[in-house]
Amino acid sequence: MSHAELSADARQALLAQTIELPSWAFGNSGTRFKVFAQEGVPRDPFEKIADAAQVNRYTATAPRVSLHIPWDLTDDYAALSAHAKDLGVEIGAINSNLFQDDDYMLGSLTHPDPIVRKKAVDHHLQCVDVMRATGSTDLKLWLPDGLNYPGQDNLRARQDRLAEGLAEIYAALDPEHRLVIEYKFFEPAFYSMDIPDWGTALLHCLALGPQAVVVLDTGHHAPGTNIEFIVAQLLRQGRLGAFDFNSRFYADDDLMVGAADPFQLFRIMHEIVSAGALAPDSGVSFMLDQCHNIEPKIPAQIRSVMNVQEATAKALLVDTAALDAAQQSGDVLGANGALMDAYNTDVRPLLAGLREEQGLHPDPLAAYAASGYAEKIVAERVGGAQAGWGA
Ligand code: PSV
Ligand code: MN
Ligand code: MN
Repeated sequence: MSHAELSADARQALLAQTIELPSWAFGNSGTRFKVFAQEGVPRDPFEKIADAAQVNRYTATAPRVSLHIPWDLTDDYAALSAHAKDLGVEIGAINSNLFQDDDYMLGSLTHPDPIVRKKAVDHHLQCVDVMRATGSTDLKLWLPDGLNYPGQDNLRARQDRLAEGLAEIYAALDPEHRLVIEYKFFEPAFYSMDIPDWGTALLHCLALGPQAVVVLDTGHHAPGTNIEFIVAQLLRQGRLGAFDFNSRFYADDDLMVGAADPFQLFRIMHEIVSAGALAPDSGVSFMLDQCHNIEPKIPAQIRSVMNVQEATAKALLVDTAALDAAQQSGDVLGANGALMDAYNTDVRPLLAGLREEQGLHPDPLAAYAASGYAEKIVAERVGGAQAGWGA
């Protein structure tokens, strides 16, 4: 088989691949220095979903949208869910928000004051209600809690409080729900985060039960971290629940996935493919967590989806028989060569061909640009919403 040809199974796997989009990628965003307003951005969650549906329309690969509560607050989640279905998409993970309330300055689920901890637990119970109303099955929890100074609070006591709060949230889940726990090595706390790494996230998941899984945000590691090793290890435990894909050059940059280090993305997807974790029923949800501060948002999401597809196609092209044989015989250069051959293949024509077979335009970005949607939303929408960061 030439490297530019996919097996029937690999073609099927690419066609079945789905990537979940974050509602906040469509709103205005920025850094702590400045939020840049773009014309035509959504004014409410309904418009965010309409924009996300555009990405799915031209890629047929992005059928779910994650919500962030309260950024996507509405008094009618059933209507929001119906609106999504009308547009060919559905509601994905429900993200809680523990980072924009003054009460959480010293922590939320780990706060020394039980009243603040109860407020944080109650917020998750509201999120579970949103899941019931929207049909979402994933409650995603990123804990911004941590310490800026040694001695500021008791490290062990904070883990105990966290375990208690997580157990209360876990107890509120329905049988089909999952609690998806995200880790981050620093920021907003600078000395010690309360869930800084995959090991801490995994330990809490193991204590909670089988419905608790880890989400790996690619931007949440120290520079140089071998992320594909973490992927392999979590898959071995059956606890890799999801990715938050994005790119980083320095910290949690939230740039387009595959923009900073496409080779890393390929290595991650190689671990996924070789562990059989690509299929939609594998339990791994491939989500984006990105903000588009200076680039147009819908095309940036389309580009991101295409970047994930390209890395996946390359991972599916790895000649596994040659790789296995080289690994077994200690052929170091041969094994590395088998991976690099796949990585260095230009899969863009192959993906364009697959799109045409599905009745799609081979170039989703060109198709979107020609559709007139961007001009339409600029004309129709005045006074766009913030993504949340600047709000
Ligand atoms: C935190 O940095 C994070 O990665 C979490 O997933 C948040 O919910 C998200 O960013 C918001 O963009
Ligand atoms: Mn994230
Ligand atoms: Mn992040």
